Amino acid sequence: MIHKKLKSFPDSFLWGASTSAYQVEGANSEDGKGPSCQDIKKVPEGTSELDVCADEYHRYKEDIALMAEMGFKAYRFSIAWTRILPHGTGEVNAKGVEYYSNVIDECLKYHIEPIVTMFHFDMPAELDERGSWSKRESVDWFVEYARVLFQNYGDRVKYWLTINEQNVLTLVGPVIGTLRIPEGCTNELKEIYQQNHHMLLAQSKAMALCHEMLPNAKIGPAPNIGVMYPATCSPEDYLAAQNANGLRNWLYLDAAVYGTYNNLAKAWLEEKNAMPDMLEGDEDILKSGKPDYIGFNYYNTGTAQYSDGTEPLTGASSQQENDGFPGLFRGVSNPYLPKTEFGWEIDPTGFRCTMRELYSRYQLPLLVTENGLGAYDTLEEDGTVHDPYRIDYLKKHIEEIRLAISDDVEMMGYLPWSAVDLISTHEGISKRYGFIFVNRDEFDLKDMKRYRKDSFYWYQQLIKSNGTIL
Ligand code: BGP
Repeated sequence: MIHKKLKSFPDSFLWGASTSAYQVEGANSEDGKGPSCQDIKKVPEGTSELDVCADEYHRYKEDIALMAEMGFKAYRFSIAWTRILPHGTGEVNAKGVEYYSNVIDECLKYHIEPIVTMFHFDMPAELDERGSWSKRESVDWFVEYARVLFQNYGDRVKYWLTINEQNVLTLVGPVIGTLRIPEGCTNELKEIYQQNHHMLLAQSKAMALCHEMLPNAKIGPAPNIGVMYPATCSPEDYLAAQNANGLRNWLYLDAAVYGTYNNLAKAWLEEKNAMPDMLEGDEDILKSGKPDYIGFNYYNTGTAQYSDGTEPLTGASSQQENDGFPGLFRGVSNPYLPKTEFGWEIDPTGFRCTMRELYSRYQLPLLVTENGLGAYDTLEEDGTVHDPYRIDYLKKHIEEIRLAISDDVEMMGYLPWSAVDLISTHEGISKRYGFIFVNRDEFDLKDMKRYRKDSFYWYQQLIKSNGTIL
């Protein structure tokens, strides 16, 4: 659709950016924090440990001041479960509660809306040891944790996100370092989707609890969504793309919004003898919690080709790369798209396709909770960091949001990854995303000083003009 006149970004549009606790905070055993699965995992060779990260725990005031200088209307950060409940359940750590209270107050001081992710890849190590999401009790663990968050921060936090990228945890758990397969398990696929089922139940209960405890708050999921294209216009490839969309995208949102299993994902899981066991009442639980909006992370689209079922496909190799599943689809690269230095396809138009598709499927407002470019940045001798490639990437994606708004998609905000440089999920600090440069290397912590990248000034102007000056 070509629009002669573009609609404007709404005045209430939430411009800002995102981070997550385990990637940015460091101080992972300070002030009573218990270990999470991220703290005890073996990091990929050649990448930094997660004990210091961007040292946000000690520098949040400085960083939030820089976000305010950029004009942020919102800041999405996650709460580390084990700062609040060091053992995952039971004893509450007052110091941890105080830390996020201070972070929230610091945001509010600058009229920055705090947007809180409750769980971003960091299961408490003790609960991990007890079986993590494979245990049915994980639903109660999460609800107990959610209650503590709502009690302590519900007076100031209006926007909540439940589980970051549940679909990534399910499709690519080993890359994120979170997948636990219990000893003696004979059906790994079923086990993975059983864990996924527990997460869906936990999410639904947390959304219901949020509405009960905080009637004015809004809560939503935050999966990683990017539409899957058919590799060609052959009807078989179209079917493959539908399969891929069902398994990668709609399984998570159909459950969150409608409380039902996506029929294509379900049919495939049944076929593979991997449909999770459901207890009586689970269907009601899934329907009991409803999101007020959809948060979603977008990095790129995917492309699917017919698979005849004989190919040795291995499944996902990163959040954005998936070679498919035999008989379901074969993931192929898209010849129309360029790639980042780290091999992820770049597809701004696919962003618009994704927003249109999400809105027409669910008719709920959309909040972009991540999007961004991972790249090697260089700090020049004069303290500047020239990152035109990042500006170009963000600019093209923001243009597509405006087009989606003009398509009558209801957009709430844009929170790219990441506010400040932090440790990537599996590629260290060398893969940078921030508007704010952190002066450290993979193993040399240097002085951790902050520098404004060129993209910092560019984003500042863009926010000031509410998206009109790109
Ligand atoms: C998303 C995660 C983030 C973040 C981002 C970039 O999948 O929610 O935690 O890290 O991707 O990915 P990476 O760090 O692998 O480059």
